[in-house]
Amino acid sequence: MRSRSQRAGAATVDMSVQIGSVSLPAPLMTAAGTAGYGSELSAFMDLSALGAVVVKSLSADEWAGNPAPRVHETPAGMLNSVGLQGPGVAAWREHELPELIEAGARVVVSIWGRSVQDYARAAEALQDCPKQVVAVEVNLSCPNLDGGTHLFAHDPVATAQVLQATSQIGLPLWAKLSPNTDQLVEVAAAAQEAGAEAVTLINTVLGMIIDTESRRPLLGGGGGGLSGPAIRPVAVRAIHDVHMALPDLPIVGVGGCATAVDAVELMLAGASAVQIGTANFVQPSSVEQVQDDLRHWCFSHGVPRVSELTGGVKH
Ligand code: RRO
Repeated sequence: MRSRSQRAGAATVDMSVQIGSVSLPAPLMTAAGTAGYGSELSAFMDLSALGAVVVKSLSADEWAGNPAPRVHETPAGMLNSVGLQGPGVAAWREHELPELIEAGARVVVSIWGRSVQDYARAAEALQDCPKQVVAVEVNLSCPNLDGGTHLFAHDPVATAQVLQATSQIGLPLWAKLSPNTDQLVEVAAAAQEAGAEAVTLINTVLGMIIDTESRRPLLGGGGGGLSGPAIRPVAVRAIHDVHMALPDLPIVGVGGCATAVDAVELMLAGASAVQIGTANFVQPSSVEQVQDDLRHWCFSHGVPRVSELTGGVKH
């Protein structure tokens, strides 16, 4: 239990962050794909207290996703092969967005496509969204499409094409990139050059589990994406390397973050804000809890503004 004076002290910490043109009152968000499409988590926490709610990736059309099983626990994490199941942007706007707005959330919409044109159609369907939609996270890095072999985020040219094709909607674009490439910095630079206001680092790490009795891949989609604490050092390294190379490009950090100290680590590496993903499946109120703990961490460490942590790693 925290004392009244600890709570009062922590309340003085400025938790606001700036991500390109987007001002958020706090740095913690849900990670796409781990908090549903709408206000599902509002039963567990106050969505309006978070920096933003990032919804699962949507395409222009409805999409069925991959066969079951779709998730499996791994040592210090989990492997998923959801396969981008979703209702499509128009149905989401009609059925899910109103509840998010009602809950007071700031909303970041994640979009995906199989082609540049698909992305453009998804972006078009977001035209004239209510002002509560503060940004679009362009997911260029799903590991569960076409066997994970043709990720847009593994190619600077393809990344730039998608961002150019989605820029017509006029909403801030965040490019969600992949750790599964040795060209991460080049891809991030291409995204920035093509108009991304920020990059979200990282999506899941390509992985696979084989059932040794049946000798078949355990997930219905074959391979999958690894997430959870196991990948946090991968995220820290990716964020660090991109921040060192492109210090003016805001980074939204994501990858194995489950505690305030984890969030501090991602911010010291270079993140301006932090998303929580797999931890939501363990504790659905994780994002609000981590944000509250981060506020107290800042106060107890003499950090008056959380944004001061960004890029604060010492060499
Ligand atoms: O739906 C998925 O299978 C999925 C997506 Br869109 C993604 O971006 N990352 C991931 O691990 N799974």
